Amino acid sequence: MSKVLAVILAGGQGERLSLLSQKRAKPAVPFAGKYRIIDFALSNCVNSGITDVAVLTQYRPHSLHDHIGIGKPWDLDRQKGGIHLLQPYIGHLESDWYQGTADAVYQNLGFIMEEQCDYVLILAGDHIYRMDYSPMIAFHQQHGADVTLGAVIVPIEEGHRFGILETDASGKVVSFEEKPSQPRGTLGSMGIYVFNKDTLARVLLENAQAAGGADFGHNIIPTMVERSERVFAYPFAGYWQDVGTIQSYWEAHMALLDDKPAFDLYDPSWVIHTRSEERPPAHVRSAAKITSSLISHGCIIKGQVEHSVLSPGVIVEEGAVVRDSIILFDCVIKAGSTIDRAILDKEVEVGKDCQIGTGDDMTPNRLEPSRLNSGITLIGKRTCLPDHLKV
Ligand code: ADQ
Ligand code: ADP
Repeated sequence: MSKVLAVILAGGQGERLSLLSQKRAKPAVPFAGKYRIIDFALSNCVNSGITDVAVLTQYRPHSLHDHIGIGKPWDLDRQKGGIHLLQPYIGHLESDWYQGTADAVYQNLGFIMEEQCDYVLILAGDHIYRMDYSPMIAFHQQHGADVTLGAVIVPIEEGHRFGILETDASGKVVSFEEKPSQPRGTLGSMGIYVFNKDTLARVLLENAQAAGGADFGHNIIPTMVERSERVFAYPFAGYWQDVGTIQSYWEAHMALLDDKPAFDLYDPSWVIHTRSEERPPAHVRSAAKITSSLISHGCIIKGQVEHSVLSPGVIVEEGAVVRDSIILFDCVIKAGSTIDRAILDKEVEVGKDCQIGTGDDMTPNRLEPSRLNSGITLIGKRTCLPDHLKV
């Protein structure tokens, strides 16, 4: 097999994830109870046989650095290859920092050129998906492409969040528009790219000389398409979600609770690896009632948990009800409180007899979800909510 270096872009701010990504990079946001979002791209790499991985960080990288460490949970703590955490060059001016995704790669081009690889697989650190990258790399080789984009069908009303492309019968991309206000089609870029190493170096150097913007989606890919370079789209039909908004983050969690979930965390042939702390098993007490939920280790449940995802160390006291919600690490829900359709960041303490997500009339805040009002209540990390609060 040809040698592939994976470069995971893990620096973005992810501002549409609101409070969850205010203090941590989006790829470090917890997901599915015990994981962080970047675990999915990292696990896809090792499960695809790619063991040379660079992670480019930038925005609030503490959680990511701690989490990735020397890469042991992914078996990437090796002498040859393994994981490399690359940080931006810190210049004297703010403007010396990474400008966009292509600039982040450009600033690490020295490292990439020294790696003994034929292809560079550029990945986003903030997607939830299961993908074997080998067929995409084989497709790239077979088509003699300069760059191959992963492409998926996206709902037309979501098209404004993606790069939208059109291909000819051979799969060659003939038009590419980044985040169009009026999408012309439904074939969306996954924001993942296979480049020939030399092509990558050439286009990044050309782009730097042109002194324009430095983003793959806004600049590099559209310019290559305009110049009729060999840009191909690899159609991917498996599970893939860009959990870039609170709504999509919440929906992707709820989808995990289906009896036959589209994303199977339990498939032994595609294990999602993570770094996790040693904790005791979840303890479901005699008064507890739990349905359709993921309950992580270290949880103590004495109340009711319905259709929810609980990270490690969550405590649900007697008479408390958690419904359609995502509760991150070490939250405490005190007796008699109801949490409905809410996301609680780590270490939130909910006092006694609170009603969160239902307001004071006990009507769930879920009646009119729209783009502005998702009906989801979000509580920031380490917030303490006083007894009897109704929001
Ligand atoms: P977006 O997801 O909006 O669109 P962007 O915000 O640039 O693209 O982020 C892509 C990835 O790079 C994310 O993982 C982010 O964390 C990371 N990142 C962003 N800036 C970075 C920087 N300066 N340094 C390091 N990492 C950085 C892209 C494509 C679209 C495509 C969607 C699919 O541009 O064409 O449709 O992904 O989600
Ligand atoms: P997360 O909420 O993303 O899980 P953690 O609680 O795991 O964040 O913290 C991640 C790392 O960042 C820890 O090593 C922690 O000590 C460090 N950290 C957290 N807050 C700060 C801060 N304000 N300044 C410096 N380091 C911090």
